[in-house]
Amino acid sequence: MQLSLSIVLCLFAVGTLAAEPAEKTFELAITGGQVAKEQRLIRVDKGTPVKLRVTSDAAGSLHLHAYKLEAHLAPGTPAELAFNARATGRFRFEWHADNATAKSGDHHGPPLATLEVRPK
Ligand SMILES: [Cu+2]
Repeated sequence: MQLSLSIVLCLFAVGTLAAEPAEKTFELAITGGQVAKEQRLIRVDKGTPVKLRVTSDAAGSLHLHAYKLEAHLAPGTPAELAFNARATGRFRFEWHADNATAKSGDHHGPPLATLEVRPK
């Protein structure tokens, strides 16, 4: 208990010194290989620490290739992805179901969601 408290305080101090923008948390609830419309655009300013809470109704992998991020998901087991939005631009989140057909594993179809990182 005491250890975890000091870790939290330490992280807080580091964040304060660096004057980082506040962390932003987003949800991606994947159902049938898709997320709801309002979850399809993740828009942040450059340098923002981003946390993604991801769930899926089927086993598969979530990729954000530009950021070299990957998470494997199983139904009923949420995953958390954390990264710093250091590169500006628009990047595709891809979803590859484990039982992928050629269509759902395709990198050329519509993305699951888009990460948009705006310059400050
Ligand atoms: Cu991929």
